[in-house]
Amino acid sequence: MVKSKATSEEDADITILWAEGDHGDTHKFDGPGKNGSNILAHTFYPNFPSKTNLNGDIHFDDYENWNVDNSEGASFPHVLVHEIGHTLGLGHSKKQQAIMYPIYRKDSLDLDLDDKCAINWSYVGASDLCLYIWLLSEVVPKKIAVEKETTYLVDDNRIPFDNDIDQPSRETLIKAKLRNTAIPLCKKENKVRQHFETMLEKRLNFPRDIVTDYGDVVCRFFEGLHREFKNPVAGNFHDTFRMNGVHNYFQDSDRFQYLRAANLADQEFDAAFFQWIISEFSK
Ligand SMILES: [Ca+2]
Ligand SMILES: [Ca+2]
Ligand SMILES: [Zn+2]
Ligand SMILES: [Zn+2]
Repeated sequence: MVKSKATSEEDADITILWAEGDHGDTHKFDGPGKNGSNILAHTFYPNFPSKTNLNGDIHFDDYENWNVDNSEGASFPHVLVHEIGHTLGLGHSKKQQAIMYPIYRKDSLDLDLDDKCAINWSYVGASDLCLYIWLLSEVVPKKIAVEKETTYLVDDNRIPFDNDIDQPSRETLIKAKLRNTAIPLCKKENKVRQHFETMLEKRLNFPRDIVTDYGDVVCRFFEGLHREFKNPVAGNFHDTFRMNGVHNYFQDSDRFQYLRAANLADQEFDAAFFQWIISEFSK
């Protein structure tokens, strides 16, 4: 049942709708949800093909007890910011601290570096910093960054709540994990390099002509990780870090001018820079 609808001009790009259950777009809302998952809202990407201009539209589950002050129920500001990310074309992040992670953190409304990179990558241009942030989001295993705070599922990724651990500081955990697990390392006898070249092309929309050069950058980054954290060599990368889920930065092909102009020979692994990235991940 549609309870209220934002007034919209015929040519409005973004229509906001509060609705319950089946509301006419084949993605019906789930009321209270079940099995530890509860959909609060969903949004159609800007390029969503729809005769009825669903693209860019945000729908909120009107069953929920919405609040604006972080009290009982679902926090409207958190969910709105996340959904606006989708209307701008951002997909989900694999980084738990990100606004674009499918479960929101009650304690923070700040954009994470990964959110900033996703926006920047899409609307300004590609950068090495954001490439590294993205790579780390891909290879740092999810479990180590699980939040203790209550979290709510924002939309339909069906990721269960997970409040299970009483843990030491995140940075300690991340460092320990990086030290002890199979961080990828490019070797002749494995397919790490090919795997990441495919990822650059498919997930970050790198143009084919710079993918191969950037395979070198990625491999140097992983070598640096191994030096810095004395990782064991990972022959079993594909088994350990097989990609599940999708973490895209979307991108027009003309946004890669900076990378095309970059001097790849200068891009040695920088330990201080990397420590800074780790500290960003440990917030
Ligand atoms: Ca629309
Ligand atoms: Ca719901
Ligand atoms: Zn809907
Ligand atoms: Zn979402």
